[in-house]
Amino acid sequence: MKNHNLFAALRAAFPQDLDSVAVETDNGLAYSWRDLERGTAMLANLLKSLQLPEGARVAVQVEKSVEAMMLYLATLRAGYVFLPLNTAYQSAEIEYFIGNAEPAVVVCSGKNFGWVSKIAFKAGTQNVFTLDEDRTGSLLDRAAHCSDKHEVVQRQPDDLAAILYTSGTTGRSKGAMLSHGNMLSNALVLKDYWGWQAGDVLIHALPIFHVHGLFVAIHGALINGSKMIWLSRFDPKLVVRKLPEATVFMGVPTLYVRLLAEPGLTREACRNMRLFVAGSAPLLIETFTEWQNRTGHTILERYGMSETAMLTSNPYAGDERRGGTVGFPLPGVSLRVRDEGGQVLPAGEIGGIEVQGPNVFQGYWRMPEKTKEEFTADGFFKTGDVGKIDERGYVVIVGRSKDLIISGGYNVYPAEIEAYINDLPGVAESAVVGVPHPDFGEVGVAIVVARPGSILDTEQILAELKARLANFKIPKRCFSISDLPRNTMGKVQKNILREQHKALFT
Ligand code: MCA
Ligand code: AMP
Repeated sequence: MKNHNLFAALRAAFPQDLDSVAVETDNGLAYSWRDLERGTAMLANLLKSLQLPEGARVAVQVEKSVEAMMLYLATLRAGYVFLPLNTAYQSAEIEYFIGNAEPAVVVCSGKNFGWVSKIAFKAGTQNVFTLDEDRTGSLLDRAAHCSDKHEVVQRQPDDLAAILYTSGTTGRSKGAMLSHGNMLSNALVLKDYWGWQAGDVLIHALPIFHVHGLFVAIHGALINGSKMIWLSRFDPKLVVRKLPEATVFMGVPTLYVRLLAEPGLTREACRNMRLFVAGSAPLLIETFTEWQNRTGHTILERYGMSETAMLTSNPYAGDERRGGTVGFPLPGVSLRVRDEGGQVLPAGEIGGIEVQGPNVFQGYWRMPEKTKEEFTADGFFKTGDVGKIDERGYVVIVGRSKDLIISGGYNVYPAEIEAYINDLPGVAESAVVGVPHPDFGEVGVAIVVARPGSILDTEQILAELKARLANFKIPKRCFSISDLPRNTMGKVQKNILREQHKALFT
């Protein structure tokens, strides 16, 4: 019987010479393909020895390391479900994810073991391990005693491989359930579409707890048997230094903005590069054009979501890569634009983007009602993005119907921040809006209204938020005003607030 486990496909793409270098790190380590094979086998055997129930979740909040990537691959290999968590998340956020996902295994960094294990044990998790970026911690100590031979567990295409939490416009985060088939189909399509070839080398500079760094980048390199130059964090100077050794780079727009600030970014530095991919947030046309002028390369912009992995891409070859567009629907993806009445719109007209395809997720974890709401009667997923298909078939995203700020490639949901602010003493109400920012693309600004008789200290409000929420969610500025602008229906007019504050950082 064919094994549809994503790991089996990635493993099958390893090069013949298992002793060649698979990953080279920024602290001088080299991992061979054999190291990946053995390391993932040992970690998979450790998971197996825990006798976890079928479909068990493995929740992981650790710093970026090759071992953390191996833990992801080992979870696939052992047939369990990987749940990556942003390292910026603090205790209330982690408590929610662990409480909701009920993982059988939690892996955290050593410095967080105290509070994370407390949350995990309270939620019924039996196994809590530590893993640090310097290859220490109880996870590797335990795995060291496990066999380095492991048979990849049989999986079907619809079996779950990962759960990615994405915040909702109302209420709490939802866990998007992705299957082995969702991710393998996407990886294979991108391998072909982006022309991955023998000898490609990827600079991996993104975090590995979201789709871009964990799936698009890692799957892309592995399914092509390509070496990765692995940077533990994004450092523009180091990226520029490594460019001559690489052929492929992937980044969110902020990474491109920061690279452009490096004088060393020249045509000469990019001489061996084949492909620069951008996504996760809109790439400004100025960045697109400046990159072209400086490097001679045209950034390929693509569009995706946690719920769907990649949906559209500018062409690699053949047609032109058009700045300000996200290209064509990928092979196998059906994409349409509909108006609020459900009418499919012709080219050029703006409406809600809906998609269907083998990459579209299995639904939200334990939220069948929410899942139903997000799909149309004929099975298309409503992305919440607003756009059009231009006269040449390129998809253009013009906005979002969901109230979402994308800051440096991370999603920030105003509703979540407003709920925290509204709970603070003396606050009557608040609104968080996104405004343009030269580095992060967009950042949040909070506007607060005091209760009668109260005076608000806006710096104190930001400090309180900082103590509770992931740092990238903290509004960059906070203003106190007497009333929020509302329309005749009583709805806060965020467009007015955005307009008032749009020049704060530009
Ligand atoms: C850091 N800070 C931020 C952000 N990152 N503020 C707003 N937005 C951000 N993204 C703030 C911190 O709160 C801190 O503020 C200060 O900047 C320095 O923090 P530090 O961690 O040192 O920042 P950094 O290392 O310079 O990080 C910037 C970054 C990072 C490299 C751009 O945000 C990043 O790696 N972004 C990539 C996100 C990503 O991979 N997204 C893909 C999602 P203070 O000092 O005040 O505390 S996948 C996805 O969206 C879909 C599926 C898709 O299509 O790919
Ligand atoms: P996430 O929930 O983190 O998966 O973020 C998905 C959202 O990021 C999409 O619904 C889009 O709003 C946005 N996004 C991803 N890629 C692009 C892009 N190239 N241009 C504009 N928005 C993008």
